[in-house]
Amino acid sequence: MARKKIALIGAGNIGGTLAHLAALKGLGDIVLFDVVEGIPQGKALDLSQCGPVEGFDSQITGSNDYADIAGADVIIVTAGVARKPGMSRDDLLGINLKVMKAVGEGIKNNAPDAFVICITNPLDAMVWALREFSGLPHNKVVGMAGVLDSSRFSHFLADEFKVSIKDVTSFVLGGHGDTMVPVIEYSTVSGIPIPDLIAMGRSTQERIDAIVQRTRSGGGEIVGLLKTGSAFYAPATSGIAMAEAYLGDQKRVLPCAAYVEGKYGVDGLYVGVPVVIGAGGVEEIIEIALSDEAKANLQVSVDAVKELLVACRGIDNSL
Ligand code: TXD
Repeated sequence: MARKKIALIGAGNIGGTLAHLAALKGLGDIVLFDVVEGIPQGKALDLSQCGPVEGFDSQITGSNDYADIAGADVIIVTAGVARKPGMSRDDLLGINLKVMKAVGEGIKNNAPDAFVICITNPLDAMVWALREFSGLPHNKVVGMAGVLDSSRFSHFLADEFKVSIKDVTSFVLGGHGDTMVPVIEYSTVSGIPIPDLIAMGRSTQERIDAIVQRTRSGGGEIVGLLKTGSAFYAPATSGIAMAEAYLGDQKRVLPCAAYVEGKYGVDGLYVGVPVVIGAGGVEEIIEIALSDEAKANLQVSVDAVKELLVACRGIDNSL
């Protein structure tokens, strides 16, 4: 069977970590692409030299030429600028929208059959713009946010309940921003929903509310600590889980920014919802029943995403 090809557009903090994880997991050959000369080539050479020690044989190359992504099966996009302290994700829109236009062209011209995972912020707007610019089918372009936000939520819940992270599952829907919607009634410890654990006296509503808020500001918390940029290990790990679901036809049920038409009262927008990812890309959008509060919170999130798209159209009238 021919080896898979993974193209990473953006060879920065997340891009380099993506390449390392993809190589360690033997997902296929890897092309690191960036506009800065030397960075993708240097990181590719350094990563290749892990091979003899780790035993992986992925061919890892660096490039500044989109022609080198030709035939990629999976493309993960982190190109753009990241936050610094004091910046919101939305502050990145003006710069990163122009980057998505260039990336979209590169993908359209060189790898139109790829499954594209967008990570660049502001995520919900950038994944929509990337799909518009690339012209790929909506089910082959998806945004990574919910897997990361749910992982942050699960980590905090495992700490709170003093249980193994392996037994915590959680759902975070909506936009990748302050309006994201951690859904506690669908978050469990070994299948026991959080509201039941509260009723059992294992925690309190106040403590869970504080964890929900910490999850919402999870990105900002790390930006404030690092000061030089934003999180990259967990974002990369989350993106790789989505790539593996596609490459392995795993039918994973994951919270992702997907193109929603009709479900959740949303029509023609990318927003964080539970999806099935397999060899067909986003194969299904699962519409779960939501409490009135969760529905209202999701609507706030949808409205925030719509405002970002208005801003995008104000910058680029081709959208
Ligand atoms: O959950 C999520 N989706 C978020 C996403 C989690 C964390 C970080 N989030 C966003 O990912 C972050 O706000 C940024 O927008 C992206 C990438 O974050 P990263 O930490 O990897 O940023 P870096 O280290 O600055 O890397 C960005 C690279 C850098 O090497 C630039 O030279 C390159 O992008 N870049 C480009 N590559 C290709 N094409 C163009 N036009 C380009 N412009 C910059």
